[in-house]
Amino acid sequence: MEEQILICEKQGDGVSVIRLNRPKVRNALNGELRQQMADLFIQLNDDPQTKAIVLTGGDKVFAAGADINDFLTTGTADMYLRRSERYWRAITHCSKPIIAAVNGYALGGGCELAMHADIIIAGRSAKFGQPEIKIGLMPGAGGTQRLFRAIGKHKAMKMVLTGDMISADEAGTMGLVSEVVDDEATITRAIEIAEQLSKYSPIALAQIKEVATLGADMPLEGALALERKAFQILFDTHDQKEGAKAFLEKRSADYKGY
Ligand code: CO8
Repeated sequence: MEEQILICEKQGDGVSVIRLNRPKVRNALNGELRQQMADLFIQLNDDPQTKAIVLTGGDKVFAAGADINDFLTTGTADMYLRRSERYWRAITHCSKPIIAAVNGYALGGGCELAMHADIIIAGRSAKFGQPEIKIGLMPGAGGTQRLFRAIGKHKAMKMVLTGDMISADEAGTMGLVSEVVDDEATITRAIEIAEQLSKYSPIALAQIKEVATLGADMPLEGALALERKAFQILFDTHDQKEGAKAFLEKRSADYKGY
């Protein structure tokens, strides 16, 4: 039987775990894998049973980037007509929290994929890098943008110009990852956080994601106004009233997502 290149399993209450599964090529992101991943994100975004998503490459490797086999013959028009921004948009448009669990290499498109997550848990073995320059190329999915916003110009510029990798600890110090844990704990820790989030109000989580993401690219005054509006909108939701009531009644809240 042909092996699935993308596996999705429900874990615990409200958590879906997506695992890239092309170990022989270090989870290189070929077109088929990216299409399947985009379809899955769209599906999970609409799935009421999924409250938070964990994205992992498994115990050994996260993803070694775009599939380089594909680069030998692809021309400019082919590359353009693929409209690969569609694949990435399926992830950026996902309103549910995404937690990347990264062990081993997260390189090129793999590092860019990790940066699409809201929270990154890295195992101590994790290595992050944008090595495109070493194959005569440059980053094409956020390495010259998201990385710079995450860690600042001079750290990021060094990474993209040298193509050299950084360790999990360095990534932790720079603020590229949220937490560094032992390799054996990476996926469990990501699931634990996802389970914690899945108990919160989905509409409040979605608002936080949207405001934080959009606001990051806006002037401060506009971003603060966006935050204020989202904050005000929540006051007409069941979940906001339920959260306050549950706190005052000293019980856990029963959130509905509206
Ligand atoms: N594409 C295709 N095959 C790969 C890739 C890759 N990115 N990475 C590894 N492989 C293959 C190897 O060719 C090898 O195949 P084989 O067994 O047939 O020889 C197999 O996986 C195992 O690789 P190694 O023997 O090299 O394994 P190591 O554990 O020694 O090294 C590394 C692992 C460090 C990951 C090494 O393989 C490597 O450097 N890989 C290339 C990393 C890289 O340059 N990534 C950037 C690619 S360009 C890119 O991502 C552009 C992004 C553009 C937008 C996003 C699109 C998704």
